[in-house]
Order: sequence, then C-alpha cells, then structure tokens
Amino acid sequence: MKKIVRNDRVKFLKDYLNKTDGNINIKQIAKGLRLSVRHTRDVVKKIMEENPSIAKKIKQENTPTLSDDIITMDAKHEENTIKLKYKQALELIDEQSNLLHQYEFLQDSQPSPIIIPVSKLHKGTQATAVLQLSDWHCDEQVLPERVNFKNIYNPAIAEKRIKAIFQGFTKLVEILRNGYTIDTLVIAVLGDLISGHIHRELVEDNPLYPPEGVIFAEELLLGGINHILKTGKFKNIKIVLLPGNHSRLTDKITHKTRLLNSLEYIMFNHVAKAVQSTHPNIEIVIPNSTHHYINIYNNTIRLSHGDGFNYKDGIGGITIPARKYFTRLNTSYQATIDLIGHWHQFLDERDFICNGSVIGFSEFSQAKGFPYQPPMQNLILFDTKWGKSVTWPIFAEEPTWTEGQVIDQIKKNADRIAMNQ
Ligand SMILES: [Mn+2]
Repeated sequence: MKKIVRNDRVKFLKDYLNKTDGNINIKQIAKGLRLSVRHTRDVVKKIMEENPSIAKKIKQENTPTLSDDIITMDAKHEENTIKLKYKQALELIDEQSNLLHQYEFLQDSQPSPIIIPVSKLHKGTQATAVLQLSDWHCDEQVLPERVNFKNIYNPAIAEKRIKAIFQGFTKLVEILRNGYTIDTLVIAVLGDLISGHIHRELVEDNPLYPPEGVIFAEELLLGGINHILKTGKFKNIKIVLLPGNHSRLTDKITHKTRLLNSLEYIMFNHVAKAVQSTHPNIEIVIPNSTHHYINIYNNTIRLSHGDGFNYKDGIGGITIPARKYFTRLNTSYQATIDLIGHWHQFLDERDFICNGSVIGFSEFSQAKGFPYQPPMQNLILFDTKWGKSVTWPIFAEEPTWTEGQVIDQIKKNADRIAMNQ
C-alpha cells in the first residue's frame, strides 16, 4: 500500500475496499494507511454505513479477553525488562571497554623519567653558624642506679661530653662548608653551665661545690673556645654569655640583678678577659638583661635562658606555654626566632629552638616523666637566602650504655677522683 496524504485516505480506502477480495482486518488497514487503529475503525464504520456489503470483506475483530490482556501485559513487562537489561548491558560494555582501553594504554606506554638537572653547590652562599650551649650542670652527678641505667653523669663525663660537643661542632661546620661559606660564628651560651646549690638535693649530692663548678665550667668553656679558634676557621666570632637560673646566689631569682647575683657572672667575666687578651677582635657580650637580641642577616634572634615561663604539664609539652610567652615578649620587642635552654630537651619549632642538655636524662627528668633524650647541644645555620636553614643536634656520646659499660665508667671515675685527692 503506497503512502498517501491524509485527505485522500478515505477515498483511497473506499476504492481499496471495493476492489479487494476482503479477508483483511482493521489493524492491517491501519498499518497500511499509517493511521491509528481507532481512526481507521471510525473511517471503515462510515464507509460500511454507506455500503453495507463492504462489511463482508472486513474480518471481525475479536474483543480481547482478560486472559489476552494478561498475556499482553506480561509480554509488555517482559519487553520492558529486556529493554532495561539491554541498556544496562550496553552501559557495562561501554565501561569495560573504556577500562580495557586504559589498561592497554598503560601496558603499552613506556614512561620516561623527568630529567632533573644536576644542581651545583653554591659555595658562595653566605651563612652564619650559631652554637647553642646550655645546661651543662657540670658540677652535678646522675647515678645510673637512680635512673634505671638510662644515664650516668659526673664531672669526668661532663668533660668527655663537652669535648665531644666542640669536636662535633667543628666537624659539622666542615660538612656544611661543602655548600656554604661560613665565616661568622655566634656562640650563644644560654646558662646553667653549673647547678650550684639552689636545691637541698644539690647541696647533698653535687660532687663539686659551686666555686669548684664555676672554675670547672670556665675551663671547659675556654677549652671549647680555644678548640674552635684552632680548628673552626671562622673570620668573625661573637660570644654572648647569659646566666641561667641555677647559678644564682639568692633564694629566688632577682629580676633587677639576675646577672649580678649570678655565679656565672664571675665565670663569664673571666672567660671574656681570657679570650680578649689573646683575641681582641672577638666580640664578647655579657648582657645585663634576661633577653638579648642579635641580628643575623634579616633575622632578629632573641636569646634567653628559657625560665621565664612555666611548664603547665599540657599536651604538646612546653610548646604552648613557650609560644604564649614569646608572643607576649613580641609585643615589646619583635623577634624572628627565640633560642632558649633550661628545658633539657632538643626541640626545633621553627620559630623557637630549645636546646638539649649535657647532663642528659636525670632523676628529675625521670620523676616528672619527661621523655628520654641523649645528651646533646645544637648547631643552627642561618643563611642569606632562607634565614634559619639548618638545625643540627650535636650528640655528646654513643646512644646507649650497657650496664657493664656503666659499671666500668663508675670504676674509672672512682679512680680519677681518688687520684685527684
Ligand atoms: Mn635552667
């Protein structure tokens, strides 16, 4: 049946029905004329009204039964389900083929590493070394049996450790000189080189009396400075000498006269005179203030012993009380970085550095539950480009002592003390 325009359909259908032998149903006619079944049925009805004989040629449609409807409904449901599954299958195929494509791409690809050119060491970069010294407590002792063999300390070991610290310092500076020109040194002595007699237990237990401790600390510090002068290859040296809280001669810290009431004041003056008698170009400062400020390139560095704030036993150790304290100090005098001692723990917090100690793990550390740290001091490098660029702990001795080594050490020290008497 050829395609015809709608208006011609009735005439065409009349002609068609007149000519045909019949045996055709409404659905077949509707399909042929591209008409809806309902519309075709109406048109055929009109034609049959005009010419009832046409009715013989039209096959009668059966009215669908309930079973027919159920079958039709089931068939439609099945068709919809199949369509949905087919759609899902197509999506899955699409997804899988994408994955396969990516896998094939990765399997075939041959990565070529990004080339990083060899960087030349810029030996010309100027840098200043800072040697952070504090908390030697060289007149004190730590008996190993009191600290579960985590440490042993007495003046003989103090000497050994301090020698190792100064040797270690010059060695580390030499390593850094592969990449930096390091002509300038600041020795920041931040106090408590002696323990003194400020607590009853120190009076009872210290192997040295405070004046002996002062003389011993002087000898150690002068020995260290001489070692640096001999081997350190520095052109400019500045020494800042600040007292701690332990060397005070008074019951409590006297803020107005902290320096003048300190045994370390005597030591510092002796050291200054001794050094300047042979090396007048070395700048020595004994500040009459708890905080002392120095400038290195564009950094203002605040030096203090570190006893200006209390540890509140909080999470984060001393970091929170320390920061609160430094923030308060900054309202009067802005510093880039704080260098402190006193807390016997190495801590590089970027904006402040707390120094380790030479005495190491003590009865006090153990009683308070402070974490173990080996005895150490600290080297800091400031360069013209980055400011503080290197913080390098200087360890004083091998990391662990066996019980046998400790006992051996005790015997040696006993011999040494007997020889001196
Ligand atoms: Mn202290």
